Amino acid sequence: MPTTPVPGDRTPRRVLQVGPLKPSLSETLRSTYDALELPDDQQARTEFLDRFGADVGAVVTSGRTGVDAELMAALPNLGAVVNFGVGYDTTDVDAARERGVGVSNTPDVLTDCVADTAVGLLIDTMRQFSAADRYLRAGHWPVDGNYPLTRQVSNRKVGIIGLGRIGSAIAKRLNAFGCTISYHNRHVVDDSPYEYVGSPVELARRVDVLVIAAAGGSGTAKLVGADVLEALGPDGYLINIARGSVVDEPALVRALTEGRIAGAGLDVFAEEPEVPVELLRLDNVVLLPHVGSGTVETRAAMEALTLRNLEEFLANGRLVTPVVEPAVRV
Ligand code: 8YV
Repeated sequence: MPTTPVPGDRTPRRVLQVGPLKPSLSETLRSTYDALELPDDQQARTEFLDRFGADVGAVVTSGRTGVDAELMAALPNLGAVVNFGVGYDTTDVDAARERGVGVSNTPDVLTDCVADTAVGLLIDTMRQFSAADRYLRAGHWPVDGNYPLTRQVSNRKVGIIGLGRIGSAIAKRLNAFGCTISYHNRHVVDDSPYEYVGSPVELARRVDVLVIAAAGGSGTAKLVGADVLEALGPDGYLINIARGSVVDEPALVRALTEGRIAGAGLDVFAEEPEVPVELLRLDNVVLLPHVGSGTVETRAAMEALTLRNLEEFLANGRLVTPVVEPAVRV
């Protein structure tokens, strides 16, 4: 339950929803926290912020929308951005830090489902199950015969970019498939049983499949560019369940349409929900509409953790799973 403000306590406590959220979460914010909702329309937004901006103590948003520096500046008493999702690259964490605004995300609870998605996508891309399903449904089997042969998944060399929680969970799964795992990361991961490789290009050169599991944001923008795809080569596959921004998307489209890599499995794109049209006609590409964490169980756990963060912030000024600690406010 929301905290009842102490009489005389003038700390702004309004909760603001920024961007669309899971309907049940949105409903709880409205019914339990009397949350405001930021209008989409620019004119309405300006008027709304003039009227309510100073009352807002906490924002609840998702990785899809986030809070940029401009919006943060219009919320002078903001104490926390509570993010539904593990990725928070749409929120300006530097601006948050400068302003003493805490930021939380929802780690751990989605790791298994996102890792499952990565492995499912990898298998579908290499074995072309989705394309084979389309072949069968279109009536080709009795007419044109067996579906063409595809590529083996087990026992392949897999490189993972970003060996955090999700990258490690993907590695664990693929290890059970007999795959040899190596990785590139900002730093060597202590006690990792997998081989560290110093650059994405070198990693791509050594493996059959490159899986992107790195966080988004300016630090990883276009980390996988034309040079990495060139190194992956015509027999190599790319899987991305992280953020579209990590890949130079036009370079990827060129590599796929010109057959300079073997295929790709993509759950994320640079300008979601837009997907490059060139990819839609390729059977060596599997395209998913950002469903990595999208199960009933995981989304419920993400929702619960989001609400725990909000509640803890409103009650005690702290966050349960902070990526930026809120400054203590008196
Ligand atoms: C969600 C995600 O789809 O957690 C993330 O970073 O990308 C996904 O789990 C997203 O956060 C919902 O907006």
